[in-house]
Amino acid sequence: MRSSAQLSSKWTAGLCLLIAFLGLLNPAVAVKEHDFKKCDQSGFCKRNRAYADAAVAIGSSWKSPYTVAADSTHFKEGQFQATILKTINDQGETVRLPVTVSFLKNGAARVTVDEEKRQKKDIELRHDSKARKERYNEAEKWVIVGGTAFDTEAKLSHEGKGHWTIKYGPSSNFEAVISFAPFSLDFKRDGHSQIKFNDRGLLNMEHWRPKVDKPEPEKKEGEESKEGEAPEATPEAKPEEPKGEDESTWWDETFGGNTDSKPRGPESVALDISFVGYDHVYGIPSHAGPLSLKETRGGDGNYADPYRLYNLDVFEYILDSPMTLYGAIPFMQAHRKDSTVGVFWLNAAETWIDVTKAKGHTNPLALGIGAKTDTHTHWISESGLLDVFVFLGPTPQDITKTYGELTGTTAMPQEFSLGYHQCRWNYVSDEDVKDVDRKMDKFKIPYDVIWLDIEYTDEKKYFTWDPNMFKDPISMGKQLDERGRKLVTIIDPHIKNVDGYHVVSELKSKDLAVKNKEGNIFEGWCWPGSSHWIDAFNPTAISWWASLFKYDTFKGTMENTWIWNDMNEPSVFNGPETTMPKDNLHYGDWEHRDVHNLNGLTFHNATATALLSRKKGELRRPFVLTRSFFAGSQRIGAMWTGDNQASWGHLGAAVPMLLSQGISGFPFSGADVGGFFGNPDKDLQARWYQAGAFYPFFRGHAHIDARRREPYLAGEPHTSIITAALRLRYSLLPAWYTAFYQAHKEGAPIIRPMFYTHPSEEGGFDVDDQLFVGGTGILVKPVVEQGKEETDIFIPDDEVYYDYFTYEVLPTHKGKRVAVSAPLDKIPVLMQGGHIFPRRDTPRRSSALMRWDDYTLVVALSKDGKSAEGELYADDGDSFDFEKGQYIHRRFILAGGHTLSSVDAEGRDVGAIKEGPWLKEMGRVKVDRVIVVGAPKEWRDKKEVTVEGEGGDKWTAEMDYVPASGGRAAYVVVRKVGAVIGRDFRVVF
Ligand code: NBV
Repeated sequence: MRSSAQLSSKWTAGLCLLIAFLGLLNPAVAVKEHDFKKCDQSGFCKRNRAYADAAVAIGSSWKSPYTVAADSTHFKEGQFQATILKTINDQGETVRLPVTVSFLKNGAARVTVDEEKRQKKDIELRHDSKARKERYNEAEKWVIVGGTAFDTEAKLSHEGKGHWTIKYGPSSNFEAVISFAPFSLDFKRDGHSQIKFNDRGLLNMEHWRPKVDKPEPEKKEGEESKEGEAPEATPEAKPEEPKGEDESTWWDETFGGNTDSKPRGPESVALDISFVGYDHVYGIPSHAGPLSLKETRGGDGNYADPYRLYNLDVFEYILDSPMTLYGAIPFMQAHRKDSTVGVFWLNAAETWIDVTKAKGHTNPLALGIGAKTDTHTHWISESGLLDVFVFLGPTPQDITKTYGELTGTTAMPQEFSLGYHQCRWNYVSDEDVKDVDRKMDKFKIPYDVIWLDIEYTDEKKYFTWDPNMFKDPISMGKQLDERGRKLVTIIDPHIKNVDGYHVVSELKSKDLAVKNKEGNIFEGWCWPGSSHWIDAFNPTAISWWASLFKYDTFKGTMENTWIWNDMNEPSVFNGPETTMPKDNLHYGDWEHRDVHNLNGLTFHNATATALLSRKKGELRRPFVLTRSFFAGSQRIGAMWTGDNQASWGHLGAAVPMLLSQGISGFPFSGADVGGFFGNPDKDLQARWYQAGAFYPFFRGHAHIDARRREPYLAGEPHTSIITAALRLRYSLLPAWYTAFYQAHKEGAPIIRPMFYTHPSEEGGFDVDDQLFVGGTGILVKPVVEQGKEETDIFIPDDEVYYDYFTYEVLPTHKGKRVAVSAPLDKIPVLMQGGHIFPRRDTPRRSSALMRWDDYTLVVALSKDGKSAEGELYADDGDSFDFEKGQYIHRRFILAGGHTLSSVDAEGRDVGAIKEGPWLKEMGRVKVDRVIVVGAPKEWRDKKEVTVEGEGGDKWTAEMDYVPASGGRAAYVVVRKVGAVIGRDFRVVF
């Protein structure tokens, strides 16, 4: 028998869900901005901004109260250590803050500041809290995977009373000038300042202090402080020393009816970081705004709020906003002509970043050229250590590489995951899935994966199937497998709190859930109603989670089932800002406040780890999509940008967002194609597929209330247009996979913005609506406006550019835009001269069916008509055998205007590699065609070319020369080339 309490809680649950659901069904519902904090509703953000304002008001006489204690400084083997003293009152009382500046072999420097009292646990917690007393010092454990070896060559080059200078870096051309009073840092390259810390004196570590109960200040009549708002800082007639002493939000804070108990009082950490002479900053995803970050202190076209990083379920997000989204990467690059530098703020607590730009003096004779702009940033986190990495470049590639060494690079993906994913909320039954699968075949539309959203479960109990609608998941999986296709099922972190559900009973009995502030299991609301959350910070929880994915536990899954993690910010419907209370407790008694932005990563990690052990002896690369993420998530799987809308605006917003992901180390990213909320008209849908074909992660998805929109339903001409976009994606899969390999090896973005590929071309620094695909030279500008039939593409160099489809030579000029016709059935795609890229041109129904297809090599000759280069990487796309050398990595070089050669890109002796089954089979895969665009006239009368294989084998292959005509370049097609793709060969024209 159920108790009345249980019943009533069920009712409330039902009601809550109904309300939430009705809200979702209402198309007029957009993100409720007031549900999410602005800086002035977040105590620590407001306090630190006020501190900055006051410092600015005081001006040059403002002195930061942080100085390095005399005789505390040491430098040894790449590490500087000292104690910073923070003066906290007029009596000169100080608190001790140990600081370390480490110089790393890879050229990065790392600055860490802690607080001695908290370090020693010499503080008292309020409200009998069970939380840890230290500042959170385990972010590193989740995020940093390498690159931390000290640069023992770093040298103390100046040891003065007021500052020390340390020379470090690859050619000792980096310098850190550590000043003592006040404490500040000046990072220089080749003698010039690049990045300064505490230059504006905004360093602020809110030290521990006991709560002193003061009498309530008398309120003047009519004076009411609003909920969630700290009282205004006193307007200054005469500037007063900033003390950051607005206490109203030190001890507790209420927002939206939720009160945060803040047992450790104020503990924020903030620092100003200035980029000297840099006028562009990029990174800190995820925000729906331009790639080049905007200023955030108001003014024309600027934002009024800082960029916020606090992973939240912000559905139907607004565009062009610094508002937080689902994931956070506190990594920023600053760029100016020929120089890139960067910082990584390793802190997982709620973080806000103000960006302002200060124009320097212009030489009046320079006619505006060389005007100097400094970009000032102000980083503010609620708690934790001050832990910042500094990168001095000088190229964008140096920055992403070093950042990749520290936080890890993109995992080599399952090859299928680069294909097209067909998703909606929801495919309602196994029959429905089979039907869609059949129809995709009938319409000859390639796809690799079909997805199941939450409705496949038995009443939102993950690891179960709805017994009526999904009676036979295995037969569904088997049908998909006939074409090598996959199924992805959603598994969320909230576990339904209901009797008789083995997952929740194990979660409870094994004590593996997140706790509330009292240390009892936390209960909140999500899709299933009352729920508990797995605490994926706990190693035991990770092993237990793994046990749930075994094929014989999660029955109905098989080798082609993969996983989608949603709601892992975590989303908690009745929590503050739709997430967990900050005073909840995680494994190790860390407060949720400290680890919030890591939460998504830990859950994603637990799921990917689980997929590694589904069956004994089966070791395959996992595929897990996540909504929430942090720095380091790139090692685990893919992400998407969450709940966008079927609008042209959201289509336009996606490319800048994905470019930002790419340069921030997490390039395996996509946006819901078609738009999640609402119904796209057919032109929008078609344009979205054309854009999606150039997203690293390419998935169509739709809300439960949206009309069905599988590509074959669009009707003509739209179905054909969409199919063409999909086929283009499939033919370029070898090039995409190669770009993923570069991301894996070097931390490189998969789709690349202009500043990254052409760091000298200033006109491209704020261009974020076009992209290069990896290193292929393929330049794409998706059309994102309704009714547009022409677009213009920014040209970053003086190479030749050919239209991808017609081989027309475009009338381009470096630094200028070129008009490109773009009727609905055309994607503006260009080929930059000087590149060679691989394709597989036989249209098939899935990537698995293309596995042994021969290749086409497309050569886009450079403007002098003589050279081109490119790469191909291929492996079995599934196992980890590539780590043991079971892969093909070719470098193609066309040199001297007549010989195309293929060599191993890494100089390996390929013949000496012991071939496993995949490599063996690849011995039969050949180059079928070579297309050379921009072919020289001298080839005009040739009918054949000589192909030289390994061991002196020679044969001829037929060649057709098509002369230039109109604006089109001359080109040749060599057929049946016959060279084995994985071996050395030469084609002599
Ligand atoms: O699981 C349902 C949806 C999912 O389709 C979407 O992709 C996620 O971003 N999920 C969010 C929960 C509810 C969205 C309103």
